[in-house]
Amino acid sequence: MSTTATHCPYCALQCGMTLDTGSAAAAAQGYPEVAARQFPTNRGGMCRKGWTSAELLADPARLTAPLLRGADGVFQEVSWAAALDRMAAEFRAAQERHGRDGVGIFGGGSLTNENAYQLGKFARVALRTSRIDYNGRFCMSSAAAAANRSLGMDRGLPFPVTDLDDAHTVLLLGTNPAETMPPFVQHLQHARQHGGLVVVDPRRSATARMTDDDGGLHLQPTPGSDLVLLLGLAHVVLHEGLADREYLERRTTGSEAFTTSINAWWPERVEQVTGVPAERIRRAARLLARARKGTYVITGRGVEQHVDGTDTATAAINLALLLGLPGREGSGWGTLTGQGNGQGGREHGQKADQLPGYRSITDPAARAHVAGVWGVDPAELPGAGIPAAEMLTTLGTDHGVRCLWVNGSNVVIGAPDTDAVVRGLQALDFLVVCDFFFSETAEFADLVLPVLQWAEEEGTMTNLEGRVLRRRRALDPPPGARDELWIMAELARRLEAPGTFSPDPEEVFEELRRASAGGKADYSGIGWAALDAGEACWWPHPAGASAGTPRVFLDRFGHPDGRAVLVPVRPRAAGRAVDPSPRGHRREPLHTAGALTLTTGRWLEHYQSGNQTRRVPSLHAARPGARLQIHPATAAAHGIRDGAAVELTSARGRAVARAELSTDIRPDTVFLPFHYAGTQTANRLVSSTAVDPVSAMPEFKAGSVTVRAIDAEETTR
Ligand SMILES: Nc1nc2c(c(=O)[nH]1)N[C@H]1C(S)=C(S)[C@@H](COP(=O)(O)OP(=O)(O)OC[C@H]3O[C@@H](n4cnc5c(=O)[nH]c(N)nc54)[C@H](O)[C@@H]3O)O[C@H]1N2
Ligand SMILES: Nc1nc2c(c(=O)[nH]1)N[C@H]1C(S)=C(S)[C@@H](COP(=O)(O)OP(=O)(O)OC[C@H]3O[C@@H](n4cnc5c(=O)[nH]c(N)nc54)[C@H](O)[C@@H]3O)O[C@H]1N2
Ligand code: SF4
Ligand SMILES: [Mo]
Repeated sequence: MSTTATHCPYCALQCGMTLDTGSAAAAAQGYPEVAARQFPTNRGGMCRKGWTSAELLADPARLTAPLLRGADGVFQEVSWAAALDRMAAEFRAAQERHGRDGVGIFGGGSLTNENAYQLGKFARVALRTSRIDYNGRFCMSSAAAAANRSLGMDRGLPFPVTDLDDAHTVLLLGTNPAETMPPFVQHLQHARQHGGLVVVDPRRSATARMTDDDGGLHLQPTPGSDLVLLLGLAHVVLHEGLADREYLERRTTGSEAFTTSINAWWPERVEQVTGVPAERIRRAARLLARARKGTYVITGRGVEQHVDGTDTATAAINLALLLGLPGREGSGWGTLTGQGNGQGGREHGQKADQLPGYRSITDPAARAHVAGVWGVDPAELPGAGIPAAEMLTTLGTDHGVRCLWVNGSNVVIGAPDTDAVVRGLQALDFLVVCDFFFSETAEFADLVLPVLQWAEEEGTMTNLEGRVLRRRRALDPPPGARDELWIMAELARRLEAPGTFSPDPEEVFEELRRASAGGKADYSGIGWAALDAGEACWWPHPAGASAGTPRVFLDRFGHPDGRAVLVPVRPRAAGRAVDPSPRGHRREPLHTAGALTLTTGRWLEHYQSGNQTRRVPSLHAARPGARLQIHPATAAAHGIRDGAAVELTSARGRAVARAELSTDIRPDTVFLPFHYAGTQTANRLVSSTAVDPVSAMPEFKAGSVTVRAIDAEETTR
């Protein structure tokens, strides 16, 4: 048989797809033919990225041999043995000179569960370094922190996506699934038909436009003011007697202190801060409260990637709790996980403070359990490391990492403060990058190792619903590329690491099951055979239980007493723009005269740093370069015409783009996609030190910039 049932390589919706390597089309084009499958999240739908994903399997720029930088600075192909010998020797040398934390690992949410798990284990067991973190820190950390604090557990969607099919009211805060997960939109159809789609976004995004014709609502707050907006919504719910008192009594703690904390946020006051008319706030709150069943509150990066992202996500959960939604069948709160394995990637130990099974690395019982599975002494496991942005901006310094392995991220584009990241990479003694394409980060590497693409490897992924899936091998990798488990096994052997580092995905999954047993993200009851048979497998699924848990919280929340906590949150008095500069700990005001608020995000056609999608001809042709969305009135005031080259300047740096005039954005705000390289990289403008105090999430969604028109030639400088 020439067809393989698998899933799209990109986002967390993990659309079901079939790859056919034997069809006439496949033979003619030189890569598998893609078909969309009937899978619950996508039901035969896919977006342009999924449809074109197989093109990259035959891309001529594919890396097929290890590349080592010579003394002359030029990369040369070397054998795998030479590459791995050198990598192990550099790890050893850095640790001898600078201690165990002299070596760091930077992972990613696109890795399979097995690769992510093994990477975390490799750091703690083979290197015994605490310095491991990953790009999920830039993605899910605020929502995860809020869910852990309020609900006692973080599973992005605590219910199947298909539950939304029956919803009559859905509040979407800072998420644009019409572009970021197009097939997801079909699950909002029922709510749209009932006039119940409420979208909160400073832009009239493709998703916000879905509210136009069917009586839904688009609230357009100023970026970063969502916390206040949510307090306003809660105020209306409480003061109009719409709260579910019986539910609060039975299933939550902290409602009294919470109720008091809301008093000061009546809608007219909230309007002054957010710019959202009081009457619309009232309408939205009443819509949400019209029935207990069928109502959902969902957040995305737009409200989470802020210095108060954890508190804002908490405020969204509080609102849902007031309405009695979480843990009730047919309603709920959730966040839309982003990366293909963003969910599994954060459960199995890539995060600086976590061990597999969503365990805390500082919890003695968790350490003992995991060390037991790994066959090491718990005392030998390192403690918590440091979060991603801090790790990247301290590279090469006295207390920073000296030798870094980047596996599954393109930090030169995806991480905040590009200049600081580049300085850090240049200050390293040794940088290894594992990728299947030469990335902007690989440009600074000493060693580049070619790995497998999704359709060439076996493994498991966990989608945005906490559903575990099989990723299957549909074709042979190019000679020269190697899988990550093999690389880790070879390195572990060279480093004489204790325990086993199997190169076999099924064996690693079996070990992961044991390591996760008893943890929050318990996979111990999920069998490879069941996954292979396409059965629906959800965590938590403890060994011995007859099935997993599609809907968590129905009986109890994750805290020991089984209750959810209403955690009072409020906007910080000092304002949200405290930005201690790494060059002198200055405080920068949010706005200097004439400055605009910059928010960043995604376009449909490109995925993340663009290292994959910028290589797909049709996607590149559709969106060849960065465009700055700017209101016509603002553009006119700055002498900027549609299509003109513009320069953006922030306290961190400078970037260029073409202006795209649009009334879909607030006049005080501009929007820039972050998918581009060189002078077009949005993260040149973003601070790496303005981070959420709880989650360490950088503020990608609200910076301060000035804009000006420039000559076209200046754009490349
Ligand atoms: N096409 C495409 N799809 C993707 C990805 C991709 O790169 N490209 N990446 C995947 C990943 S990893 C992720 S995390 C998800 C992200 O998916 P989303 O969260 O949907 O993506 P973003 O575009 O980052 O942000 C969503 C919206 O937030 C709005 N926003 C900005 N600032 C604010 C604010 O202060 N308040 C509010 N309320 N809204 C604000 C933006 O205008 C934007 O429309 O997408 C996944 N899917
Ligand atoms: N300004 C701004 N910045 C942002 C965001 C934003 O909204 N605005 N969003 C943030 C978010 S939500 C995210 S998730 C990050 C993502 O940021 P990045 O991590 O920079 O994004 P990717 O492009 O997914 O990087 C993955 C890299 O690893 C490679 N890769 C893919 N799969 C594998 C694999 O299985 N193994 C290995 N070894 N390599 C692989 C890809 O080719 C690519 O080069 O960006 C964050 N940065
Ligand atoms: S929505 Fe996500 S998973 Fe589905 S095809 Fe598009 S990128 Fe792939
Ligand atoms: Mo993400």
